[in-house]
Amino acid sequence: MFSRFFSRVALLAAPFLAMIMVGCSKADMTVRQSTLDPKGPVAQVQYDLFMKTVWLVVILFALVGGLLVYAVIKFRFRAGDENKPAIVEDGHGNPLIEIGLITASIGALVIIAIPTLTAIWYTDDVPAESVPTSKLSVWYPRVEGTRENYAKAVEEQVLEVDVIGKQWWFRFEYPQLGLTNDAKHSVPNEMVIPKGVAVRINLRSEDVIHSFWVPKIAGKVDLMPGRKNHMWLQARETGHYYGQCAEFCGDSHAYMLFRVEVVEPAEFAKWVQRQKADAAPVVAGSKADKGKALFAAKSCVMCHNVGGHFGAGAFAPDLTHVASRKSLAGAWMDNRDLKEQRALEQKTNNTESSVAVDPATLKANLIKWIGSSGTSHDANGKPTKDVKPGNRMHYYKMFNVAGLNETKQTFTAEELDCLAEYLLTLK
Ligand code: HEC
Ligand SMILES: [Cu+2]
Repeated sequence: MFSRFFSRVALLAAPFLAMIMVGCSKADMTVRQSTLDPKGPVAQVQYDLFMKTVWLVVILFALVGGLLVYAVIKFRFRAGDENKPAIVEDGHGNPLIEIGLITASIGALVIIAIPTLTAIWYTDDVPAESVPTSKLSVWYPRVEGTRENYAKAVEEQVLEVDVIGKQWWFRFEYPQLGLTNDAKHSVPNEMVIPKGVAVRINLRSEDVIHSFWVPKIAGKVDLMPGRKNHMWLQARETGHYYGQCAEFCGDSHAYMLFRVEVVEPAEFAKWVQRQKADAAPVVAGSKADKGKALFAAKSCVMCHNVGGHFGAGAFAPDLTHVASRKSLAGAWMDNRDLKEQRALEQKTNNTESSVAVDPATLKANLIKWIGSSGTSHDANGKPTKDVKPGNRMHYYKMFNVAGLNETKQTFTAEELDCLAEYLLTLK
C-alpha cells in the first residue's frame, strides 16, 4: 500500500523535477541573468566556489545517505526478531568512530573554508585609485594571466565608475573622464566599460539602500545612504549584460534594472567623446522644436538636464543622449525591436548579442512613459496602472513643489508626439 503510494508520487514528481533541472541547464545560454554563466573573473571565482561546495556536499550526501540506507537494509526487522529486546541497551559507543567523525567534519569545513576565504579576498581586493606595485597581492592574480599583467592593469588601466542608486534607477559617473552629474554629463541606466579592463566601482545611494548586481560579471554589493562601498569587476567579452537592484528599496524595486555594455577599448574612447558632446540644435519650426519648447513649458527642465539646451535639472536621468540608449526608465523599458532581439539571441545562442536601438520602439516607449501616470483614471474611474508604480516623475506631489501637480496628465496626443520627436533627436 505504502510502496504504491510512493511510486505514484515519484511518477508524478519526475516530470516536475526534470523541468526544474532544465532551468539549471548551463547549455541554455539565453538566460539573461545567470550566475552559472560567468563572463568575468569575479563571477568566475564565485562560480568556482559554488561548484566546489556543491561537489563536496554531493559526496557527503552520498556517503551519509549510503550509510543510512545500508543500516536500514542490514538491520531491518526479520522473522524471528520478535524475541529480541525491543530497545538495544545504551552503550558509550565507539570512541574511535566518534573522534573520526568529528575530525572528518572539521576537515570538510576546512576544505570549504580555504576556497571561500580565497574567493572573498579576491572579490574584496578592490584596486585603489593608485596602488604601489609593492602592495599588490602575490598569490592570486586579479587579471587572468600573470602577476605582471595584474601590476600593469592596476597601474595603467583601472577605470573608476561611481554608481549612484536612486529610487528607482542607477546613475553612472566616470570621475576620471569628466562624466559626472556635477559636470552635467552623467549616464543613467547603462554602464559602458571597455573589455578586459579592471573597473573599480564606488557605490553610493541618494536615498535608501540598493544593491548592485550583474550576475554574469560580478556582484552583489549594497549602495548605502551616507556611506561609500566599493567593489571591482572586469568583463572578458564584449556584449550586453543584464543587471538588477538586489535589495528591496520600495514600490518599483522590481523595475530597477540596469545594463552593462562591454565594448572594445577603442569604441569606449569614442563613446566617452560622444557623452561629452552637447545636444545638437533642433531644426527651427519642426515638431522637435515644438517639443523642445514644451520641455521647458511642462517643467521637464526642473528635473532633467539636456546638455547645450537646458542645464537646470540634476535630479532625474540626464537626457542629453537619451535616444542612444537601449533602455529607458531604469532599464525597465527596452528600446530595441524585441522580436529582432529574440531572433538574434536564438541565432547566436547567447543574450549578450544585441540589436541596435529601434527608433519606432523608442518613440512608443517615450510616449507611453511621459503620458502615463499612476494618478490618471480610466473610463470607470479606476486608477490606471503606471509603468513604474510610485516613480519619482509621475508622483510630483512628493516634492511639494507648487504648480508641478498641474503638469500631470495634461498632455494632448500632439504634445506627446512633439516631446517624443524632440527626445529622439538627443542621440
Ligand atoms: C519631478 C521631477 C521630474 C519632472 C518634472 C520630469 N521628470 Fe522625467 N524623470 C524623472 C525621474 C525621477 C525619472 C526616472 C524614473 C525612473 O526610472 O524610476 C524620469 C525619467 C524620464 C525619462 C526616461 C529617461 C531614461 O533615460 O530612463 C524621460 C524620457 C523623461 N523622464 C522625460 C520627461 C519629460 C518629457 C518631462 C516633462 C514632461 C519630465 N520627464 C518631467 C523626474 C522628472
Ligand atoms: Cu531595489
